[in-house]
Amino acid sequence: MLRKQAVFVMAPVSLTRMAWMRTILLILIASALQAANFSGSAALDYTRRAVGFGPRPPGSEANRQLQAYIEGELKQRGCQMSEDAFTAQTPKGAIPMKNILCKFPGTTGRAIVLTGHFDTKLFPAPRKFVGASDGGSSTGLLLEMARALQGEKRTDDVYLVFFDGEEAIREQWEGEDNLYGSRHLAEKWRADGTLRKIKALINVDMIGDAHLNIKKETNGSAAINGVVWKAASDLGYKAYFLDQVLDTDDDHMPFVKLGVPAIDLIDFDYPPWHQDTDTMDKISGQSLDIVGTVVQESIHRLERQ
Ligand code: 1BN
Ligand code: ZN
Repeated sequence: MLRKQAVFVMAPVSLTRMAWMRTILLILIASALQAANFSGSAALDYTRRAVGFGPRPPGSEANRQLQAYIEGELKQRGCQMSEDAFTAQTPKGAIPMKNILCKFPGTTGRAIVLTGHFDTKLFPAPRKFVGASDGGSSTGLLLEMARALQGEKRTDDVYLVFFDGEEAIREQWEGEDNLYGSRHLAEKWRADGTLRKIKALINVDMIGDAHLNIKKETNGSAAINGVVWKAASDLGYKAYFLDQVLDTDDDHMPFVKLGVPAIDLIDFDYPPWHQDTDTMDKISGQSLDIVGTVVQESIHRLERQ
């Protein structure tokens, strides 16, 4: 009774205020629903699924099964999916390869591209190389990023690209026997004009290491590295994005060579690199969470540039 009376007396003012509060609350709920934060544990689950297919060198049945899995997941994300299929001439003959692309369209005519590879390095039996960090972690991060970006309001186009054929087919990393997928897409995008639209390309590789440390790759764009390192620092992740440098070849390089502002986020300080011990127990959801969160924040910042 008392309550009712109070409501009645205050009605003209408090109803207006309540209406405002309700509107603000609805806006907050709607934006929370729209912007899904990257989840490291979900990325870890995706990585475990990818690694579960076993060794996944280009042209293998497991590689094809993983492609089907990636595409099945992306179909639920409402992005524009496409394939870049080709036959690579390798030291072991012609091998069919396929990059998988997922585009979240924006309105500016500019594009931000996040890439990583899903193939694993071929090692002859009896070795069993499953690449938990090297091939698995990039796949898991990209799949979770597709979920996190779904429903976000875009200004720039955001492409997620899953590269095949990153690894050398021969034992040694030499000449043109590597980066088959990224070289193919860079050339395709040079020819069709997409390359000119790219504001930034971020490649992730081997980012699952439980002892995460990422150095600045010196061939990459200093400006894009600056955006990512600043985002990492602002988010409190300075300890994982070191003020040290590293020089490495990777899937960003075909784009760097064509003038695209591109970088490589790689934790190359990883003892199980190209060993059969690169297994799920060496990687952590927290590392995937840190890199995924920093990359998602960097995408938002790049969109505002
Ligand atoms: C990264 C993961 N890479 C291969 N698997 C590229 C690379 C090759 C990096 C040789 C350094 C040396
Ligand atoms: Zn490798």
